[in-house]
Amino acid sequence: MSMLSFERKYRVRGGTLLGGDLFDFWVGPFYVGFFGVTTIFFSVLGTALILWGASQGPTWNVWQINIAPPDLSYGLRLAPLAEGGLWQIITICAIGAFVSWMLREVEICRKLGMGLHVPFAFGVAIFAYVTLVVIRPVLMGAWGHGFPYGIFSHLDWVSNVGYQYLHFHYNPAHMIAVSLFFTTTLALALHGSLILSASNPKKGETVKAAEHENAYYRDLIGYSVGALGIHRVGLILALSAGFFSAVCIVISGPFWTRGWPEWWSWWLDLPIWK
Ligand code: UQ1
Repeated sequence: MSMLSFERKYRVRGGTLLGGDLFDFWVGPFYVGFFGVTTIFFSVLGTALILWGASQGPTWNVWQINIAPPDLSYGLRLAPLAEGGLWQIITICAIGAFVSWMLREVEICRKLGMGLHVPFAFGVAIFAYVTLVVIRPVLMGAWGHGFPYGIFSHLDWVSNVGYQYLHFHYNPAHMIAVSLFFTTTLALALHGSLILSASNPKKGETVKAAEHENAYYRDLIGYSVGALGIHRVGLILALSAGFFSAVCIVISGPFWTRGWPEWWSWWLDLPIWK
């Protein structure tokens, strides 16, 4: 079926979660829906507030613009706009925009009768962000534990929070997350190179497919995970990387307050050394 006739077939009403037929239409290639409208609302408002915040600050240097969360003394209360209240509203806009975008993905999946894998995967990314700016600050008792919105300022935040725990690389969940990030790049490199080697041959040579791909890895390591399998492996690796990133920061402070190297004393204290 050509793309144009396929679009005619699936571009029909239905599958919406909210709003019924009201926003059930396309603008050019883009599906709108109720959550398309809320995505635009939150992202335009959030971006405007960031620009307004920048205009109140000392610099227009894009690297140095900074919108900081409230001082720790405000605890979990609302702060005045110029003292972190802006950060709080921008955070609401960001979460509103991300969740709207995810629900718009769900509506598109439902229209097409597809699985919800893409919105689920995006949901893990949202979870990682919400862990940093909501879950951990709430567990620690102050919005001031959220990270500041700025290019250099958020890097400084990561460095400072890391040093508060002496050596963040000794955080066991951080170790798992980093290993998963590296393994994700390994899987994508193996997969991308394998697909191109088979299906994008030199001029005059034939395109190869599944048999060659499977045979290649069986010759090399005695095992092929398969064409569907490699995508399952890739997805689980990538989502686990995001998940363990969230775990590694949410345990730092709420569940472990000393340096991470010290956490390993359980190993040195094992009775087998005595
Ligand atoms: C693989 O076995 C496979 O199946 C044919 C792919 O699909 C096209 C792949 O992309 C890769 C990378 C592999 C090899 C991976 C493992 C984990 C053995």
